[in-house]
Amino acid sequence: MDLSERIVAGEPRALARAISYVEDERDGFEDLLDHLDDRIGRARRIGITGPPGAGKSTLTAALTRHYLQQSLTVGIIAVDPTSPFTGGALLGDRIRMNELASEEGVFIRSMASRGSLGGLSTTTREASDLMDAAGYDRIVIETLGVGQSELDIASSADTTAVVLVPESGDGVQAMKAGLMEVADLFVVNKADRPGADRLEKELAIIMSVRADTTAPASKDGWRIPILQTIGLEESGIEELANGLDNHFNWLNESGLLEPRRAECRLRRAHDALLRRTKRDAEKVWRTAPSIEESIEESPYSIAQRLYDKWKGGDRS
Ligand SMILES: Nc1nc2c(ncn2[C@@H]2O[C@H](COP(=O)(O)OP(=O)(O)O)[C@@H](O)[C@H]2O)c(=O)[nH]1
Ligand SMILES: [Mg+2]
Repeated sequence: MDLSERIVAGEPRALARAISYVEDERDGFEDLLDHLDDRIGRARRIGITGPPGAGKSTLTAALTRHYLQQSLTVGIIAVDPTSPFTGGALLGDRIRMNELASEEGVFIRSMASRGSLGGLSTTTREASDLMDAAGYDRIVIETLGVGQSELDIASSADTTAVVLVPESGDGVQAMKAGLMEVADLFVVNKADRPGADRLEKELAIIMSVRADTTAPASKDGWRIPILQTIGLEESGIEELANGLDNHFNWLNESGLLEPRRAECRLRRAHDALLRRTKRDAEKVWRTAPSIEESIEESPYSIAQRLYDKWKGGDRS
């Protein structure tokens, strides 16, 4: 069996290898993705984002256990260097995550934040595609909600939950980070600590204020729920799972799911084009002059010469 057949057959090792191919942009990885394209689209993709320490990994793990109880299989992608899934974080958290990793029906992958040519968000989406092709029912993508590229990852999911905690104090911080824009659902985690109700109210106020102005408190008519959870005690997880399902069902029934996914695919084509271009540029860059040779020539002249060489099809 070739790699794509083994992925479709649900062989975890084949899936792991394929994700590495994509990450490393190994020869033929685009053909592999192309080949699997008609296998993609069955899984529901869930983005879990928020500031560091909010409890994203804890909630991801709790949600995964909930899905397993419903006989659903789960692929997890952690794009967070401090994730217990990847070896960061406290020992206790790590042990809990490792338990999960050994469960049947769970596939966990961490993605390095190191810059891939196509951008982290592209690679993450492609890894999700591979998990989708492998038959996982739910794909949970945990990302730090700190920069644009992280938010891009989160917002490429069908449904994105933004996790905040009372002690970070303010929805204002979330507003600054652009988290309000990507949220389909807010989770106030660590509700065992003081201030959870206050944060919930704060978020509700921020959203209602936005409704009066140009930015909607809802996205295309979806009312963004605010839920409270205690990730550590797995409390509120069923409500969270229901909230995620409700959003997905709403997307589906309102006819928005397909166009959104189609838009995402088209963006991916754009990313794939840019990545290819960059790859070729890097190839031609290998023929760049040495430092000594370059002294007499302007940077722009060097770039132009290499560009012409590339355009002329000269890859030597
Ligand atoms: N008190 C309390 N601590 C929690 C809760 N959820 C997670 N934590 C702890 O908060 C810390 C950060 O959690 P983690 O899931 O790694 O956060 P992440 O950085 O957002 O992925 C860990 O030590 C968790 O055990 C909760 O609901 N209440
Ligand atoms: Mg984490």
